[in-house]
Amino acid sequence: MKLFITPGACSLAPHIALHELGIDHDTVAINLRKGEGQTPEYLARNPVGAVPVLETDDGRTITEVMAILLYLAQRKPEAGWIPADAIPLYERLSFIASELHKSFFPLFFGERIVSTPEAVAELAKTYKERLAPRFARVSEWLGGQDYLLGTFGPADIYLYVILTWWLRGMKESLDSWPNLIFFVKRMEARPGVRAALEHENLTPVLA
Ligand SMILES: N[C@@H](CCC(=O)N[C@@H](CS)C(=O)NCC(=O)O)C(=O)O
Repeated sequence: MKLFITPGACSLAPHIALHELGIDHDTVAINLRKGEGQTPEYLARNPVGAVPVLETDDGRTITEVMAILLYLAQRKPEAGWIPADAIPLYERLSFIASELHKSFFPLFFGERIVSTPEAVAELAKTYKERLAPRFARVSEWLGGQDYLLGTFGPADIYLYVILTWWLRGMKESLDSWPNLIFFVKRMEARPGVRAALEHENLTPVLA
């Protein structure tokens, strides 16, 4: 199968999943800054021009991080990534997608929303403050566990990618949430995470 990625973007999550699950794949790099997400060919895959997109060997085109993670998990049931009671998994994935992931658009692209540097800074301040109780929520979910649901799975991968944006992209710290610091280090010790990072020419942020 073929995964369309932009190095370091949310597409890193399904990319890590492919490595962790040992699924054969190719990646195609899309340079969003150069407009490669807006070509007619790419828009035919995803009309909103976003990564990730997964093209499967049997001809399916799947968009959305959460859907791709769950699709990959279903392809390898032996990995046990979808528990019998999947509701906590969906709860965490949904929280990461809507409350965490989408909070970064105003942080990375504030100038697309408001026009003055002061307004961009104010927007960033507001969104960073909004993220704090949301990081506290995932930190509580982790508690003393290694992973969000106790055992490693798709929600951990998605959370890890978002936390790299906070640490590397925003140059912010996780000092208020020690569970999250341990979590990032734990994730970066995993060979599948390392392999995907290396493939995207990225280094671990904390390990
Ligand atoms: N809801 C989408 C969001 C995807 C998304 O935000 N992708 C970003 C990179 S992390 C992107 O491609 N942005 C390009 C754009 O919005 O033009 C998903 O879960 O896949």
